[in-house]
Amino acid sequence: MKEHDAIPYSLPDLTDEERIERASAFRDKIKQRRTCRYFSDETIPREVIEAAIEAGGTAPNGANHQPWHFAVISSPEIKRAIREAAEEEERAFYAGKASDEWLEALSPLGTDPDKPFLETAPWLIVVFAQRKGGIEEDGKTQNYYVNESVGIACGMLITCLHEAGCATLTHTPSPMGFLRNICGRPEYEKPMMIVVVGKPEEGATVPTHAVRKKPLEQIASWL
Ligand code: IYR
Repeated sequence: MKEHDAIPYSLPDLTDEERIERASAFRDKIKQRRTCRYFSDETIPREVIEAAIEAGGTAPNGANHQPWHFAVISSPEIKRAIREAAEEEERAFYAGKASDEWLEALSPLGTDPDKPFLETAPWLIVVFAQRKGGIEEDGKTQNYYVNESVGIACGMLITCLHEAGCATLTHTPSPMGFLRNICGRPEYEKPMMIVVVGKPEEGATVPTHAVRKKPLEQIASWL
């Protein structure tokens, strides 16, 4: 390791038993997260959203350029504009733009072009990936591993929101260039997803299909 400006770093020295216990307990907790498509209009404090974005903003990322921007929307007018534009794209998607194979893959989820949650949920977090900008956000400096960095940040964001007892939905209208205009973001930022946040509507359900997770033996190999 080359010499670099440095500060000390250490972590609590847990026993093996404590590590196993903590990892398993966290797994059991995060297993309860589901993609929710039925939101109540009840509010969630802004401080929860702020903390979750700060949690996402600690994600490991390329050269510490932190190539993300979170546009947070609670305005009913802007939510309506996003819903209208998203539904227009989705109507084209479901009416023929998507391949039959894709629509078949989606059928157990029961999704369709109607996206009422974009208006009902109290918060929409539109996540942008900054292709350029560096840590100073100068719009010029090259950024690195942008998709990977923003993907990890989104994972940490929704994990924090789950910990705070919030329902989340990662929504990806396609194409989603309209989000850049609605949110007033620069051309070098690419919209990645809308994270819908709120409380599940009373009587909300999730598709059985989504509950089945691949077992460890299938998703891991040990070499
Ligand atoms: N964006 C569409 C379609 C869709 C695609 C995938 I892949 C999903 O996992 C879920 C939905 C929609 O939101 O309906």
